[in-house]
Amino acid sequence: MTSSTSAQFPLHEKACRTSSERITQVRPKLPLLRILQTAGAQGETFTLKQIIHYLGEYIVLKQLYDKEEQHMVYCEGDQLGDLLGRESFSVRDPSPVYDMLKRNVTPASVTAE
Ligand code: HUE
Repeated sequence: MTSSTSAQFPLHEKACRTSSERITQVRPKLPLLRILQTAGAQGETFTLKQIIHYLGEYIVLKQLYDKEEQHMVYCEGDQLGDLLGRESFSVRDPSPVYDMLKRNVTPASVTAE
């Protein structure tokens, strides 16, 4: 913690030159794909940003959020709850969602550097 950051990460600048055009497409596994399709998604590969968008639409469509505490999502008994392995979560703590995505998407194509 006391050593200097530039000495610890000499390749920092080089490692961060990633182009914004390098968009990674992922392929959702079937149970996740079904949820996305319910929210209007078409096709079989998406960016993570698109997946998050459709999951949000799905939560609104199926009225899974609490009307008084709108950051709370109650997904017990829903396909989304099965995937998350949880009966509820707060949209302010996205970790359960990202853990679920790690388990439920496979890389589809990554543009070569
Ligand atoms: C999941 C997918 C957490 C994560 C990812 C994004 C989204 C666009 C703007 C504003 C939550 C969980 C979201 C903030 C929400 C949200 C809240 C209630 C109902 C639906 C969505 Cl698995 C998600 N996608 C979005 C989520 C969201 N977010 N609130 C972002 C920052 C977010 C949080 Cl892991 O694409 N959001 N939202 C809130 N709007 C919907 C559009 C609702 C507010 C309550 C009343 C109905 C509309």
